[in-house]
Amino acid sequence: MNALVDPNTFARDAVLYRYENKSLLRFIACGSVDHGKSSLLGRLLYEAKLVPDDQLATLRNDSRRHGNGDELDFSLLFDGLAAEREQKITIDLAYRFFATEKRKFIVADAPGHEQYTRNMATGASTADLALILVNAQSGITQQTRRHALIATTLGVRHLLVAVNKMDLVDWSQAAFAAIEDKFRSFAGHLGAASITFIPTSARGGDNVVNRSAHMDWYRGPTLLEHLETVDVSAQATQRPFRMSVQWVNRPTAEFRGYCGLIAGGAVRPGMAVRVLPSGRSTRIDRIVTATGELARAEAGQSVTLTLTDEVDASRGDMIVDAEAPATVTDQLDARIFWMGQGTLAPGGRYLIKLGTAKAAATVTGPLRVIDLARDGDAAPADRLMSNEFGLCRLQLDRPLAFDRYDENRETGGFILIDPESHDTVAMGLVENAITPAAASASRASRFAGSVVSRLARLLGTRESHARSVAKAVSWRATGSFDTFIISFVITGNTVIAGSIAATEIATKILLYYFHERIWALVPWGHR
Ligand SMILES: Nc1nc2c(ncn2[C@@H]2O[C@H](COP(=O)(O)OP(=O)(O)OP(=O)(O)O)[C@@H](O)[C@H]2O)c(=O)[nH]1
Ligand SMILES: [Mg+2]
Repeated sequence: MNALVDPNTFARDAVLYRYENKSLLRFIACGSVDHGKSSLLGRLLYEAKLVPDDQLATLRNDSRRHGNGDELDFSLLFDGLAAEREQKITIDLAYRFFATEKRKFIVADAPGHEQYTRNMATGASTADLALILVNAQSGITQQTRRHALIATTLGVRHLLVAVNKMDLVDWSQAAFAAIEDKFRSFAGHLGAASITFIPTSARGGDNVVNRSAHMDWYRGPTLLEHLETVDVSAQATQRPFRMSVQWVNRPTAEFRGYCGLIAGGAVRPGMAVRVLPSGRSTRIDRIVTATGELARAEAGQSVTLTLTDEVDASRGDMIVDAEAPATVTDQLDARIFWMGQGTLAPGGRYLIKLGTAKAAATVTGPLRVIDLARDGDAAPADRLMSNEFGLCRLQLDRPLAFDRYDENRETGGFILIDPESHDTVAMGLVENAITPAAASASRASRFAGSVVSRLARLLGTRESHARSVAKAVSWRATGSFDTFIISFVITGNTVIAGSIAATEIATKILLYYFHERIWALVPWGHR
């Protein structure tokens, strides 16, 4: 007899299967103050019918209370803090998860105000795409550039520029084209993989989910269509395998598993790996998960790995592909986004946290600050102020395993923690993990450089070189005359006496010259 099976079970399973297998897009909405970020995101959720009825009722009430009459103020869906609603601005970073038929999304609504740039940068550090809002009427501002630069610096490769408030420029194609041209001309050097432009109006919902009736000149996708289809798959899975050990699972004496989130690449039983920073080589034995063993696991999955050899690995260590290991070093050049209250300056000491690993770090070397408001060029500086990006070198108290940030955002990104307050004071990106060989070469070249500069100082102060040479020659020419006479009286030979005197002239001129330059460095006795 057939068991009775509820046909809805299959339908439910199919929905669940599709849901599980949808790709995830993380994006951040950013750009200048008041250009309409929160309103556009709220409108997107509303038009895509992703706002539940009870939230919609609350939104109606809130909109009335905040003076919008019967018009819905969609920004209130994201601006939840009382201060945000009173001031009608975004302050905190608001994350929201939503899913459509085609994709799952995590969106971060960033504040536009410069003083909250750290919130924007935090959101950008995990985003695949930046939705940059530009007010069609007021155009591109310094803050638009700043956010585009911060997003791309933090590894966001796809930019979607929504030219918003098109209703305020009479839906003008020329106004849209002018903003596109201007944005493209400054964004050329940002290295984004794609830049897309869409004319929108959050107020009327034009080109958000549904096509605008006002802009038939625009033939591209709507905002949601683009978000659902943009390919951001230059993926973590194609990179070398990396996993930071979160904890070591030892339920019995026979089982030792290393648990963590795979931060790059893929792993299989039998694969040759190394444990860093120790460098011990071994192989993967099994990949264990809560739902059974796997034949393969990839970036984004949390797994427990067992190894074929008894190696000593603990929390903070990194298990990596033996063929393409990360760099183990105690020195690195980093791009720092300073978020602390005070300033960052050479000599500053912090805790560095990369993945699950920690060490003490000292800021060394020359510091440079990046001009975020214009072209992103770096200029020498003696400190970094809050919300500034800069470049510096860090010296750690022990070697850790790193990748460059542009190779892997997880294993090349870190934070700096104030050792006293325990506040996170900076976000860091590894520009260059300096190998021990490169570190000693750079130490040697620094030493050579300092010798050269000391010598240059020795030979270049107070007395001019011409005067030192002239004085040496005149002193020796007269001083060596008696040497010639004495040598002639002893040897009776003018050639021998001349040679002795000439040798003395040459060697003593050199000695005198250096003696003179050393005296030139002594400040005592000058008038
Ligand atoms: N006319 C018009 N007004 C809009 C449009 N989109 C947003 N606004 C208005 O612009 C103002 C600012 O909108 P928000 O969504 O709060 O702007 P924001 O970019 O999130 O602002 P911050 O988060 O504070 O930087 C609000 O009064 C909105 O009603 C639009 O398409 N057309
Ligand atoms: Mg906002």
